[in-house]
Amino acid sequence: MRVLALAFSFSLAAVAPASAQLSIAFDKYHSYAEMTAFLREAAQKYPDLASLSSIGKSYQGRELWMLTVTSRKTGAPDDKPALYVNGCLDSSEVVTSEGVLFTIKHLLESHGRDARVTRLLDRRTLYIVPRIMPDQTELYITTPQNARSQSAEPMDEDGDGRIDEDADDDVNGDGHVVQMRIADPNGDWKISDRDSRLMVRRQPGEFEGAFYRVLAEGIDDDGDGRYNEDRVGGIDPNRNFPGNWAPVHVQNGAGPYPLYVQEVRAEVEFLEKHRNIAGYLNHHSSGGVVLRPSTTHDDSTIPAGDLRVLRVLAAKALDETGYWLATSVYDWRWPPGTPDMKPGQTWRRPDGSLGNDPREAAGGPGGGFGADAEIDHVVPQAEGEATHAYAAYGGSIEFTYEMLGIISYASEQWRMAWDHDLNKDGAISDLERLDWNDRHFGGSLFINWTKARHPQLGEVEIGGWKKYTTSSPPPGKYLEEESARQLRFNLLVADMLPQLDVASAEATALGGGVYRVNARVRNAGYIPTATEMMVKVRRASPVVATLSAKGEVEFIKGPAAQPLGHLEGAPAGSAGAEWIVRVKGAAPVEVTVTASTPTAGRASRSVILK
Ligand SMILES: [Ca+2]
Ligand SMILES: [Ca+2]
Ligand SMILES: [Ca+2]
Ligand SMILES: [Ca+2]
Ligand SMILES: [Zn+2]
Repeated sequence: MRVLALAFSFSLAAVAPASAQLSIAFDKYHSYAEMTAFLREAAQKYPDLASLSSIGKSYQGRELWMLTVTSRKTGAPDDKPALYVNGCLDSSEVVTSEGVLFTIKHLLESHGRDARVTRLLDRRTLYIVPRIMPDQTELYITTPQNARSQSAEPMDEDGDGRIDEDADDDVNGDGHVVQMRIADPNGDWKISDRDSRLMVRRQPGEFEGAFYRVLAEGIDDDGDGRYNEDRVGGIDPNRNFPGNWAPVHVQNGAGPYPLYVQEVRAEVEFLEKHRNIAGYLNHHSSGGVVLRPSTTHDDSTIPAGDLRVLRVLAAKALDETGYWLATSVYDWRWPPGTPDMKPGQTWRRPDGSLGNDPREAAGGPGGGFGADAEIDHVVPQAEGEATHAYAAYGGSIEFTYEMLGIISYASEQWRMAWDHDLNKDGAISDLERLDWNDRHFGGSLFINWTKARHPQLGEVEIGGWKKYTTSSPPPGKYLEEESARQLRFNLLVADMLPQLDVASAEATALGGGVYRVNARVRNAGYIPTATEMMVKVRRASPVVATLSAKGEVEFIKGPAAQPLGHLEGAPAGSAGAEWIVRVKGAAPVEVTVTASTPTAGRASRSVILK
């Protein structure tokens, strides 16, 4: 409970003066034009901290904006260890994009005022893409359509030879596309006797009473008997990455081949070119879950050291977000019907504490956890919450981890009515959701079933949850709170990036103008300078320590540049370097030890030979 209370009490540590404040408020969801205006304002008000660029164009021609955030006074963005963050890869999960904008506002307004953010932006870079699939996000935010999480490129999803021929329709013209119920003695649904708004499944052997069919609100535009079955677009970008991609007969939405979706291609090319990226965060909704690799197989294929880092950081992310489960995508509710309490998972118990926390396990990196996982609580699923996930081929974090070796997470932000678990069973039931809506929103989030005339079906009733309820929070308090959770997740991973320091550099005079120089190079971050996967995929560069001199020196024991291998994260990760040099001219001479590797930046320390 303590953790959840923290989530609520989040506030900016130091409020920026009015002149430095960015004019965005989270009392609404922002259109593409509004988002673009905000990003331009951010880059213009904070030229030393932020620059706006585009990594490509969307299918419909929108720029894929990236805001690069770091202090330019302390070094170029590409020379610092970096975190890449995106929102709305699943374009309808719009809470994620607002959280990214919230993060930008916090970072820029806090640099120079908040010690943590100042240190972060002085030494690390964030590449931030608020909306990687902007076309369908725009459709979702600015029209009644539900615009699923797909590329906008037209596609024949139902194989009838016609393209995008049956989209959502606002049948009663109220500005919402929800659900239709149609009285039908053969229907599979009935009205709950506990709340007349709630539709529940008809049970076998139930013959007495009124039964219904339930359909998405719409018109059967092509007369094939199905409603809204071929909406705008069709390829799922989060199944089109090259990481364990599989064809569409294995993986629904995969597209014709990996990288077919141009927005995915733009992101992949950017990631591949930037060797300084050591962390990747891809935000989704919903559920309140921290997701890590793998998306297609169990933990046995992940090197032990990487698994340890992935699991510990995921548990820390549960602390920061207050979410309920940390898991690989593969293990999440998989196989169907199995509980989320597998050895590689960490879960929140109803009392708020964490079960199977890898930080409590004994043993060295990769060891100790899992063997005695406490099997004391099943994370229950409420009626209406999805009851199973599935292996996801071609997912983003499968690519970034397995092919680039980057420590990668996805989130599932927002859990509707998370603070309204009235019977404290750990699940949010549909009745609790409806009660939450009544108490906090005067019932306004649910459209009560009302009669309408349907051109094909005759009399129907239309009702259901509006947008900004189940998948993203209502604007205002809940959106702000959810965005603050995302901010803390982003800050956590950014703080954990590898970071080189030259902890010490000492010179010992050996006589005759000869000196021994000893330096200790340290990884002050938590993530290693190279993951084991980065080594396996041949993308790991060793840490190199280089001795340079302001004056002429001869290397007796060298060479000037010494590879130190890869460094674990703090506290263990350090390595020593030693040089013996002869000063050719007159002492004193200043020498400088510089340590660098793309994922962990550059650091130096000088010492005088005298
Ligand atoms: Ca079609
Ligand atoms: Ca409607
Ligand atoms: Ca149809
Ligand atoms: Ca339709
Ligand atoms: Zn998603």
